[in-house]
Amino acid sequence: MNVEAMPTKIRDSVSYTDVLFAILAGVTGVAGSYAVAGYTRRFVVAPIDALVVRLTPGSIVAFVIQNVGEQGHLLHIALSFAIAVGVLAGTALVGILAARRSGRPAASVLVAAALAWGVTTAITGEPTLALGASGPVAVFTAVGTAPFSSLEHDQSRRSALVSGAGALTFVGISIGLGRLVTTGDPAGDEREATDEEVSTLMQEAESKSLDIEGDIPGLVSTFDEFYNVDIAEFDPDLSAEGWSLTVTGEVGTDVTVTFDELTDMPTERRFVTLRCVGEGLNGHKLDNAVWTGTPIKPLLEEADPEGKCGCAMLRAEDDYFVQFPIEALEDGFLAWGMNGQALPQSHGHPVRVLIPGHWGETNVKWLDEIELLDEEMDGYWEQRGWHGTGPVNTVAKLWSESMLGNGNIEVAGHAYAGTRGVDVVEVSVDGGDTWQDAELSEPLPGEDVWRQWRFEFEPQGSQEVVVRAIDGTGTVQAKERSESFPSGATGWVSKTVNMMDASSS
Ligand SMILES: Nc1nc2c(c(=O)[nH]1)N[C@H]1C(S)=C(S)[C@@H](COP(=O)(O)O)O[C@H]1N2
Ligand SMILES: [Mo]
Repeated sequence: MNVEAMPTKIRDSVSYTDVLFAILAGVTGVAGSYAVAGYTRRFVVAPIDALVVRLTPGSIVAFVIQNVGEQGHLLHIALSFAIAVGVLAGTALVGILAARRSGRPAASVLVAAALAWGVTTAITGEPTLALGASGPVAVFTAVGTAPFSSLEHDQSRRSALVSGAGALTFVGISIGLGRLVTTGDPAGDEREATDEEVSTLMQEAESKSLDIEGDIPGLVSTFDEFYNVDIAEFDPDLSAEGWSLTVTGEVGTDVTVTFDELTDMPTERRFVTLRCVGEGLNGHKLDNAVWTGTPIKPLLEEADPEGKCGCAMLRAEDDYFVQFPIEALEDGFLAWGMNGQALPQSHGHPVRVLIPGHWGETNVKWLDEIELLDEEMDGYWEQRGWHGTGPVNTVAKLWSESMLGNGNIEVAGHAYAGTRGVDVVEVSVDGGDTWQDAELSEPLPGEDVWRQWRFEFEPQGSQEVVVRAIDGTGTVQAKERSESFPSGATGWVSKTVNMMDASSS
């Protein structure tokens, strides 16, 4: 063996320390991007996450939703972070190896920094903010290229430790900075409604809300309470000024409206309840708000739909899309206000659709296009196996159990049946043998609004409480149990209630 050739060979190949420094560069590069962009769509991980979401096969998404549930979205975020770290680490590794081969560390560090900047700019479209990622990549590439050919083992170990500590500190500081930079969603604010008509409706909802001991929403969910379902981790951040909606496809004429034109149309305030097809039988993805907006119908009439399927595809800024019959769309509402505030970012700012009585997924947020079709096509969730564009299932939730001062137990919740409306909620305290009517909140105006129910009974040890709603057509909520996938949970909510449990809740 040629002993002289050995060191060169070793130095040419990738060593563990090279990989270590490349990873430190990748991690700090991602942290640097976060520090300047915050948790927004300009953060290097965001577009990667959008791509991951778009490319993940439907069967995997369906599997994760069923088996991992709520936490499932952490999987695609973790994967997106790993990809971002890997990409930036790759640019550092190029620099480290180039320095070794060329013997010109300064130029090689520049190459790595330029690559990191270029890649980040390509991903985010933000050349200035991309410097946040390329800076730390340059630093850790420089550290990685410098010592290792010459240093003793101990020194190199110490250097690696110091670099690791430095990287950790940088990540810590970046997390702090990124939090500051992240633009707050106005949904955090519980300000008073400024619109008088809305205030009146909110007062009506408050006065009709039942006096329930347990801590559950009233007849209007607050911004904090209102659930959220998004396909993307990073919500679109759109301005009202730049927004427009186009009605296109199989139409007589394309129609485009700007935000100003839309809000000049006849304005209405409506209670509309939303429910996600993916929620569990007694889940909490069911909420109600007062929405400010205008009916869709005049825009559709102006466009004059001609397609053969009588169906439309709605598309949004986050690449969400959903297809359903024009018949349902015609009853729809374009909302730009929620509980008297501008529509919050997380609920579709500046404009979303509300389709009365249909599952949540038809209520497209960040709407930008309505395309009339000739043929039916699957939407985002339908491609992933769901059947969630039709009317909602009837449900009575059992959201609270409390022990009252008089020794009785109070059970309460909300009931919803879409446009069929809720007529009666029945409660059984003997596992379904006998039924009694619950107290119901007075109906709110509107064709698609939930009601609250409440029932009080004298406890007799451990009892199985069952609830079911009867809708406006006289149909009893389906008894047979099924999972939410693919077309919404069915069955009656039942809970074993005993005095001990109730007093602690
Ligand atoms: N653009 C867009 N619209 C969307 C979604 C989405 O991910 N992107 N999610 C849908 C689903 S599945 C539901 S249940 C409702 C939830 O609305 P919310 O987040 O305002 O509660 O929005 C629907 N509209
Ligand atoms: Mo949903």
